Amino acid sequence: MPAALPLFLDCDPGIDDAIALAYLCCQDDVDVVGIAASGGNVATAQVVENTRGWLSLAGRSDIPVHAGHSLPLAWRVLQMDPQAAETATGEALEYADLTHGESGRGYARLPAPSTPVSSVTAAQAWVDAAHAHPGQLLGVVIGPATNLALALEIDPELPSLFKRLFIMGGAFNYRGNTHPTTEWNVTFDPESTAQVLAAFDRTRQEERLAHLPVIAPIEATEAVEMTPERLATILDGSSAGGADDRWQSVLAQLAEALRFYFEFHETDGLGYLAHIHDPFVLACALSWARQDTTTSTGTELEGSDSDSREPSAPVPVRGSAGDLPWASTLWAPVDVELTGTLTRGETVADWLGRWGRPVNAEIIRAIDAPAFLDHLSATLMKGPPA
Ligand SMILES: [Ca+2]
Repeated sequence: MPAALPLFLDCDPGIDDAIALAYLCCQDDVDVVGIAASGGNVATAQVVENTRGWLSLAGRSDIPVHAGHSLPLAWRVLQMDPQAAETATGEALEYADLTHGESGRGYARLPAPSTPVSSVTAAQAWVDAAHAHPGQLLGVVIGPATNLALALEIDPELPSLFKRLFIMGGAFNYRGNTHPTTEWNVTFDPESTAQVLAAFDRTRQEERLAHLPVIAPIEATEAVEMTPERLATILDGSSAGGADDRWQSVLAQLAEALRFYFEFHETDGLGYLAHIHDPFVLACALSWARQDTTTSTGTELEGSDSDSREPSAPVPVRGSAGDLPWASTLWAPVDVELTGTLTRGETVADWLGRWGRPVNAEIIRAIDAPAFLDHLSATLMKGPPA
């Protein structure tokens, strides 16, 4: 058994989130410290139930699920009425029910979870997880960054405790999937993504960071297309390979969720297929972490002199090209548009250095989608470790 890799996942299931959860259940070397269920694709309470439902179906009710804040940070800025925003139908907030179904599960039917939701909030759970695994924790955000931003308000030193952070979100110089230039996760809570990026933008922090965050925007992740043919191959392969009844029931419900997702994408003019952003980002993060041999400084923070600490990994300059598992990247300063009347929530990369700011992210630009999809298919066919 390989050494356990501590992971904290922040998600908003969501159909592609559900595939990511299934992929996670197939890993034999990951210590899932906790999962934050952040409101986004659907309201927080429903996201919590969906996360627990998928985990329960997969037999992983042992993983702590932490409920996110009921509202995005944006509500402070927009001065929304918290009571109004808390209505059962979530009318004061825009959710992605057209994309993921009213339940966020498409046509899937999930069991009622039997275990309680953790009493620890998602934001506090982020903090606790980072402190429990200083310098070792891999953080992966595949929903809005609301609760990570709240965690950073609790402890602004969190960035120096991560092994690395991977964020699915944004659209750079690209048509959006939500508003004309914006992606869903960032559009739902622009302030939270901006705050997270700002936390990694401080020179003081940067000197102590093992690595800067990775951002996986939709112009890259849309290349990861699930098709009915590939789904059928996964289902057939799992059955022929002797996967147990529990796992086959997980795949069967994922297929029902994907049937809705296929229909949405077809309605949106994209064909009878589905962009599955989230499992790619999780898989890329895990694969990167397995390969990374950098010694993080996180374990040295307490009681040591931060000024004398050398960075663990050199930070490439703006415009540097990089590689991640199944992906090519570019480094750049990144920020989020918060005030544009047409572009609020747009992610902006300063490719030419006009701002004079240091880089604060490695941005995925292209993905070897066929290679990743083959990996995903093989993983889901095989199922969880015995
Ligand atoms: Ca998601």
